[in-house]
Amino acid sequence: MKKVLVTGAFGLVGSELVPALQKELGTDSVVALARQTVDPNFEGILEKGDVTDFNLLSSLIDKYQINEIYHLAGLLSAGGEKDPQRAWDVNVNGLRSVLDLAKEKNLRVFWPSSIAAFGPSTPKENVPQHTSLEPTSMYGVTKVAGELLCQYYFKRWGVDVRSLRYPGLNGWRASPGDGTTEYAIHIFYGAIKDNAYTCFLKPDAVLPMMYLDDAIRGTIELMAADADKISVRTSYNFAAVSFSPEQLAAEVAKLSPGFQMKYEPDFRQQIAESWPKTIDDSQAREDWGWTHVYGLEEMAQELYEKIKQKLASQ
Ligand code: AKB
Repeated sequence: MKKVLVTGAFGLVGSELVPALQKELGTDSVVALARQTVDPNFEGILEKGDVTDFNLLSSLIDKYQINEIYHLAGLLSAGGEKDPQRAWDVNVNGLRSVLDLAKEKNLRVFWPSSIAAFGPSTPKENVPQHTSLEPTSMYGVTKVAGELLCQYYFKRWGVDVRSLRYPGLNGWRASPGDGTTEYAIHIFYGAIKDNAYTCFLKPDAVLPMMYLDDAIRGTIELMAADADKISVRTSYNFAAVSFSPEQLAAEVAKLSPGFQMKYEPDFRQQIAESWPKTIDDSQAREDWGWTHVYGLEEMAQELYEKIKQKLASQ
């Protein structure tokens, strides 16, 4: 029987992955681990603690007889620049603990990498699967280190660890985190509350993005694929749509007439400029059948409606 542990369970991805896994496996088969943020309406198995605590992770795996970990806990790009040391500790040492436990206790692992693994020397358009990885943010450095660790544990010890280079993910259930692409979620809160938003990126800062529903489905599909289909053990390029703040603002204005967007770029603009605009994810499509559903327009409509309902019920 599959028993899974999800770290970072109430972050952007965790808050939608946990219910999806509960639906697939049953509530008693999913353990949510959180350090701080907890949804007061959460129903299921909840544990509290820090992913850098090796003994805690080890005891939880034994207590619940876990055989699969979705290791989502980590700092994002803007958070990583504010505290680079903690970013390394959580993102790299936390992953290494998970991989050591996976080796010792024979667990399967999912770990998210990011488009932040790319850097200024990566091509801007249609980034191939195998390319230059020279990121300039600490977050990106931790993602490259993490990808290589995953591949090392697979090649040296056969740990079945799988990974996706997530683009900017846009969901409604959790509040947006400390990332560069998260303007694309904050904008909806601004539109619904004030019919206005001040963006921290320039109007033409095109970045790869995805609706969270697609990302959750892709993550579950990757983990369900036969091992012989997985040809990439660092992390798969994973893509849906690319758009700029001004293109998203135009969609939001269709949903919220009179919407006003202002631009006050800050240090996150430099991070955005170091990342590519479009990604070639054909390897994921060929190997395990990845395909996205949501385009910019459908994603904007869903986010606007869901965040509006969420805010109205609070
Ligand atoms: C961020 O902007 O830091 C994240 C990411 C692209 O990994 N959303």
